[in-house]
Amino acid sequence: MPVNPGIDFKLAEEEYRKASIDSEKLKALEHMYATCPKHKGTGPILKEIKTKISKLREKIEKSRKQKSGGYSYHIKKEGAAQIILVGITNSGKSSLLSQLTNSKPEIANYEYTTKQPEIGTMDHHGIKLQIIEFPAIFEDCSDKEKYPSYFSAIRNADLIILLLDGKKPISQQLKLIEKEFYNSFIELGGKNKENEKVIGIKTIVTVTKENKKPKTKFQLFKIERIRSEIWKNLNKIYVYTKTPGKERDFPPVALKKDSTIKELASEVHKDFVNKFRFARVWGKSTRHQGAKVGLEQKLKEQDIIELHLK
Ligand SMILES: Nc1nc2c(ncn2[C@@H]2O[C@H](COP(=O)(O)OP(=O)(O)O)[C@@H](O)[C@H]2O)c(=O)[nH]1
Ligand SMILES: [Mg+2]
Repeated sequence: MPVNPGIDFKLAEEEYRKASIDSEKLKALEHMYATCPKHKGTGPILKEIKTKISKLREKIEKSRKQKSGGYSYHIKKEGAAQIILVGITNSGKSSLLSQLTNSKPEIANYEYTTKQPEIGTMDHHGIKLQIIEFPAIFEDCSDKEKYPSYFSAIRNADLIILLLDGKKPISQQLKLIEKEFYNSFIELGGKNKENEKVIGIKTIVTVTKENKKPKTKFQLFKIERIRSEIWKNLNKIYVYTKTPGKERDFPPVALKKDSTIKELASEVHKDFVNKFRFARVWGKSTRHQGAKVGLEQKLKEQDIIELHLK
């Protein structure tokens, strides 16, 4: 083999040979791909590994679908963002859901109270956010019961909040949860890569019940700060529209950070960019309150914008 492979590649190859189940094989192949030197000579080998990876992924997905009896579960995305609460049983997910939202899930000190996703709506200054309690994670759940369909229902989530039970070993919980998500082709905290089946979802971590500070690559926050942490990690701003001579409108409009008047206008009405004449802005994005601005003006949180149309 004209590869000149390093030790890491050889280890990954060994891992592949030893792997007995498909998900282990897949992980090993991905290690092989990552550690294989990338140059002209290795092109064919890389290609071969890639083909094996995609065939294996298809196989795993197919067997999952069969296991869940073709059961499919869909959650309609509502509001400005979808946020998922994840943790082992009894980690405090339902308590948090009921604290943040209008939802009244069952909270109990026995295990596996919440068998299917529970959905609630959180209000942030008039912006609606969809909060979902994911059923408790346990060993190999990604392959069991209706879990495969639950995992696929949240692939487009904007943020995952990991709740770690401070009364139980922390790093084990983290490892388990990461693994079950990875087996479901979701990389917690990962970035989305093009043409890859594994998607990344932004993830933050909190510890319930006890004040512990685990070592983790994820951003940690205190549970008391949850509301502002959620908003901060969505990378959004909210701004108000207003009609001349009147108070600002309520509720405000949620936009991506660094949005301009143009994005606000098209969010409010599909014709408003074409009909746009100018806008007036009050707030942090302008030094002169009530200044006349164009479509390219960048907005900041809590700005108030008066759109003037043709
Ligand atoms: N001391 C303490 N107990 C909590 C906390 N959050 C939840 N619990 C308790 O832990 C048990 C399980 O809570 P629950 O929200 O149903 O957990 P879930 O299984 O993750 O939904 C209940 O008895 C709660 O009262 C917390 O922050 N501190
Ligand atoms: Mg629960």
